[in-house]
Amino acid sequence: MRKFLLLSLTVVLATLVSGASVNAQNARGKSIDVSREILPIPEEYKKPAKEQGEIVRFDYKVGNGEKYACVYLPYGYDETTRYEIYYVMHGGGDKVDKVLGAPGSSIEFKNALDHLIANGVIKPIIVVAPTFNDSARLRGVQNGMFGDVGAFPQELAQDLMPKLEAKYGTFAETTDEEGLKNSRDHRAFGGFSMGAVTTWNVLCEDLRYFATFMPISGDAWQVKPMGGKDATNETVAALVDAVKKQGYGKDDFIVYAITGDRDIALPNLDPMMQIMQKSEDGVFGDNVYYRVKKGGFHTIPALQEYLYNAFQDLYRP
Ligand code: FER
Repeated sequence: MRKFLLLSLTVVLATLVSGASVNAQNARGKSIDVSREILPIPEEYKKPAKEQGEIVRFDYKVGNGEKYACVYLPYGYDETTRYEIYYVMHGGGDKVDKVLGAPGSSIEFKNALDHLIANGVIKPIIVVAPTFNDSARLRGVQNGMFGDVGAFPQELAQDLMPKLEAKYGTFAETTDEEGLKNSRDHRAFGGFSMGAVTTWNVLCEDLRYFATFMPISGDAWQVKPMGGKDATNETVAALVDAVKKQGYGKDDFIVYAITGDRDIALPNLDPMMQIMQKSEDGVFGDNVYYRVKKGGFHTIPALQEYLYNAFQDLYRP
């Protein structure tokens, strides 16, 4: 009897402790706790780590042109290992090397990734920073939705992912339609500002390849620019339609949106998120996470800080 009581107590305690710190796993097997404060990248993490990954350049063809993406490969990278992969898109007016830094460089955020991995806070991952710049022109898209950010989801699916994931060790056993589909739980897409607009576009077109979407400080423009604020219900309805058309529902993906309460995009993103989180349409609801950083502005360092925090949810060892 005594033993039984002790056992029960242990089980109850363990449940309480885990429940208090980490939410139950969601449909995609991730435990995400958005009630935690978004913390700054520690100063120690901004300095070079002992075990360093590297930023390499990945060249690929788009139409008749050439483009490249910056790729973070973790320390000890080995192409026969399967790594989770996270694609991150920069904002309007920025370039391919803005988020991770240029090939061969070690900016503070890249150092922070090294530390997160070296300290076992996250699993070793691959991060890819592509650019939407020039996508419409190189692909010969005349009337693509919003030009480059409208053309990019096809560039991603047709030109970039199949080539890049054939070269690097990801969960895609093959990089044809089937192989990329089968590995969607191990692939995420996020972006900042116009990169968030791109992220919503990727959700609307490439859901078969991604199970995690992280729009950061930017709304969805499916109805019109700033439609998250000016046409909130129609915008969410357009997203719901696009997800259903692709044959998916709310247990098939998560949306993990982040912004700051001083961010100029908050008024655009916030109304969408409020509706999506409470939605009972079978597409959005408890698969939608939303975090707002106190004092967060519309900047690349803020994006990097949000990634530093979110990666700890997505890539816990
Ligand atoms: C937003 C979505 C995109 C936003 C700004 C942008 C301020 C991008 C602007 C630009 O790069 O010109 O919600 O809010």
